[in-house]
Parts: sequence; C-alpha cells; structure tokens
Amino acid sequence: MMNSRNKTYADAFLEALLNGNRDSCSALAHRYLDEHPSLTDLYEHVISKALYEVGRLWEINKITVATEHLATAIIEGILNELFEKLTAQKKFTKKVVLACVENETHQIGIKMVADVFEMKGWDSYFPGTGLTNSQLIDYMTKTKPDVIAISLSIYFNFHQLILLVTSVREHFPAIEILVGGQAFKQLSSETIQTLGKVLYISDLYILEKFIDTINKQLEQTA
Ligand code: B12
Repeated sequence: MMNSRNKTYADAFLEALLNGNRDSCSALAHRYLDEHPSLTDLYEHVISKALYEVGRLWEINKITVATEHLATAIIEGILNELFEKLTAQKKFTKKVVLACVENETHQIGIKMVADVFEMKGWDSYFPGTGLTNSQLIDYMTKTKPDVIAISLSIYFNFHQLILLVTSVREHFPAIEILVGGQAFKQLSSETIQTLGKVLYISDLYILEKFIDTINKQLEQTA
C-alpha cells in the first residue's frame, strides 16, 4: 500500500542509493521493516521503485553506468542481508524453481519472487542467470519443482521465453508455469497468449495471493 511513510523511505533510499551509500541503504531497509514488517511493501515501494528510477535516470544520461552498477550491487547485497530475516510461519512441502530466459541478466526481480515463496513456506531454487535451457531442464529434473517462475525484463527476448516455455512443457507437461517481469508491460495480450497456458503475475502482491490460495488448499487437504 502506498502512503506517505513509503514515500519518505523511498526518497531517502533512492538518495542513498544514488550516492552509493550502502550503509544508509541497509539501515533504511532494516528500519523500514522494524516499523512496518512487510517485506513485500519494502520490495515494491522502496527497492523496486528506486531501481526503476535508477533505470530512468540512466536512460536519460543523468547518471553514469558506474552509478547504476553500484546501485545494483548495493541492492543485491541488501537482498542477501534480508534473506536472514525471512521467516515462514508455516512450512509447506512445495518447491519452486526460478529462472530468467537465456540472454537475460536482470535477476533482482526474480530474486524477490523467490523470497516471497520462501516467506510463504515454500522451498525456492534460483540457479542464477546464464543457464542454457537444457541446463535448466536438467536442474529441474533433479529438483522436481511444483512450479516454475520465469522472469523476462527485456521484451525483445520474448522469443527466448517461447523457447523456454516450450521446453519446460515438453519435459514437465503438468507443471504450473508462472511468468512475470517488466517486459510484459510492453507486450500485447495477443503476444502473451502465444505462450499458451501460463499464468502472468504482474507484482508481488498478486503473487502472495496466488501462493496463499495453494497453501490454503494444502491445509484443507492435510
Ligand atoms: C539493474 C539493471 C541492469 C543490470 C542488471 C543486473 C542484475 N544483477 O540484475 C545490468 C547492468 C546487467 C543491465 C543490463 C542491461 N539492461 Co538493464 N536495467 C537495470 C535496471 C536499472 C533495474 C532492473 C531491476 O532490477 N529492477 C527492479 C526489479 C525489482 O523490477 P522487475 O525486474 O520489474 O521485477 C518486479 C516485477 O516485474 C516482478 N517480476 C519480475 N520477474 C517476475 C517473474 C515472476 C514469475 C513474477 C510473478 C513476478 C516478476 O517482481 C518484481 C517486483 O514487483 C532497469 C530499470 C528498470 N526499469 O527496472 C534496466 C532495464 C531493465 N535494462 C534495460 C536494458 C535495455 C538493458 C541492456 C540491454 C542495456 C545495454 N544496452 O546493454 C542490458 C541487457 C543485459 C541482458 N542481456 O539482460 C531496459 C529494458 C527495456 C525493455 N523493457 O526492454 C531497462 C528498463 C532500462 C531502460 N529504461 O531502458 N541492466
């Protein structure tokens, strides 16, 4: 939920990020969670918001590549720190594998998705970017996930998503395929439909609802 507190934190966080001040960013993230224990709110309203603004400033040449790279590195560090704070109230014997399509290096969004699954009691497995589709399929064969969540940031990598989804379906016909990422904002619904049966989830709040529904069903059948 957006409110003035989020705005104040978001502004302060962005400023610290653009100054390359990791300590301040980390302190702000921890303080936010102490006052307002929602990791999803922190991710959506403070961290993602700051990175989108970093992207905008980078695009219009207001900041250098170095500033953008440092901002990314700071955020990745903070995500790793926050992982220790993730506590699921209840564990479920469900697994999700997370992936980016081939040629995609944007991994912060999908790491947030992994954290939301963990927070909801699932085991999450993100083997990182840079895997070929067949390496990912091998990995899934070993991990045996219930769900695969795939991220696409760059819309011109859409053909890579088609290849990955086709390959996943061929090897795991029953698996639920979730897709997301900012590329979808630039893709028409006709284009998205060419993927066949996948579930597009635009943000972490909708993701939470999706996982809650499955968890509730599991509790009822337990
Ligand atoms: C950091 C960054 C990089 C870093 C990435 C490092 C890393 N370790 O991740 C580096 C420097 C490597 C990089 C490279 C490039 N980048 Co870049 N990058 C960014 C930047 C500034 C931030 C990305 C980010 O983390 N955002 C924050 C996350 C949290 O947001 P998100 O990914 O959208 O995720 C949210 C949701 O979408 C959702 N979500 C995401 N995935 C999924 C999946 C599922 C299943 C679900 C349920 C939800 C979900 O959850 C998140 C929370 O809501 C963006 C700016 C921006 N607008 O984001 C540009 C941006 C994404 N990059 C862009 C471009 C063009 C590039 C390059 C092509 C630049 C170049 N000329 O070399 C290369 C491509 C590299 C490649 N092959 O992938 C463009 C993409 C345009 C487009 N849509 O096609 C952007 C938008 C910048 C811009 N304004 O032009 N980039």
